[in-house]
Amino acid sequence: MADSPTAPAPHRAGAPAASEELPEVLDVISRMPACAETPLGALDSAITPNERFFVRNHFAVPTVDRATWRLALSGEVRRPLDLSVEALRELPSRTVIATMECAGNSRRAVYPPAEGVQWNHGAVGTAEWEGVPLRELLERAGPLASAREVVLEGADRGREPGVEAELAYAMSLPLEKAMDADTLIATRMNGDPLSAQHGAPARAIVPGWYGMASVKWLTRIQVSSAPFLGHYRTKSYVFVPEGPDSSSPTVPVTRLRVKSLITWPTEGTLLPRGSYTIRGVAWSGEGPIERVELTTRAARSDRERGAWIAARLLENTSPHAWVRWECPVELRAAGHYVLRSRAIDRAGHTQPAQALWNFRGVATNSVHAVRITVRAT
Ligand SMILES: Nc1nc2c(c(=O)[nH]1)N[C@H]1C(S)=C(S)[C@@H](COP(=O)(O)O)O[C@H]1N2
Ligand SMILES: [Mo]
Repeated sequence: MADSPTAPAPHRAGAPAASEELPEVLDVISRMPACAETPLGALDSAITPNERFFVRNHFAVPTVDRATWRLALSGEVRRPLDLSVEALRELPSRTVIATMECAGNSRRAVYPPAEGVQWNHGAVGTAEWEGVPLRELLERAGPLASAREVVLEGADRGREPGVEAELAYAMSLPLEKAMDADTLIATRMNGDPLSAQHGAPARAIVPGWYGMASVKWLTRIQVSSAPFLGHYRTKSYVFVPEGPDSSSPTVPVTRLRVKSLITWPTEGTLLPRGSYTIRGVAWSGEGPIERVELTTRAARSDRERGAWIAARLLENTSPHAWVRWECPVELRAAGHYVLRSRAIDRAGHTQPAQALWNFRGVATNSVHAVRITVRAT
């Protein structure tokens, strides 16, 4: 914190700038750019408090001055917009509770190891986002009949390996998703103004999609008639299969795959014999969660099916948010156990036993497995 409201905090050489500081509870995967995840035990709530919410940056946090900040909307529209923070605040707003998961979450579960930030399972969180639906802006601007995609660009920029020029972080949405009433230009997170790490003063929130589309430090919205070919859309957040490049078209990463996580107990927990309630969360971008199942004993052969027990689903806060679940189990005999959870959504999707391999290790949603030990006394 600065000594006075006007003076910036003194910046010691070697110490991170105030805007780069990360909450203590997060597990830091990388300092620059900041990538930090939530320990699974701290994900055990319907809403993830702001200081526990994971951070995924590609570059340094940009310096954004609220007084001069502008959000420009142009391209295939009748009336381009240029909005200040105050002008944005005057537009109709709404709140949406939504789960955001990084497409690289659980990458450490991928074998052989995939390229990218080696996240464990904590690059996911649920927040109540408040802001102006992107649709409100698009309707004011009046998209032309030629409008197909909406490109969202942040104020952060830097270099990526193998790319010649400096890049801005940018991602595109099909016009239809941009016009969804729940796709927001958010300015508040869980009742507080967005923090510097989470994209102040305004960021996109794209419920149901992986986090890469929820562009932070938003400054430019470009409506276009042609598919966006930016680095993050065509090189980073894509399913790159095994085999010759031409064997299949590159598929962009968009909707969240069905997934569940066990939040208690955590990996390596030692418990006395007894009755316990296993807890976790489950979500899907392809339909509501229909059921969650847990097993303490995996199938020992292809023919054995394992004993999956139905978990109880708790509160349902929003169609875009995870549901918490709990499942009572009897752990009567001492030994080493692997708890495994799997979710099934209403569209009938479920989680694969092993991660489906792709070169970038994106959208990993394999069954979550947690090793625990039960002792005799
Ligand atoms: N401008 C900008 N927006 C961004 C990013 C970024 O690096 N720059 N990272 C994206 C990715 S990959 C994710 S998962 C989410 C993470 O949001 P959070 O840091 O608020 O959790 O922001 C997205 N928006
Ligand atoms: Mo991400």
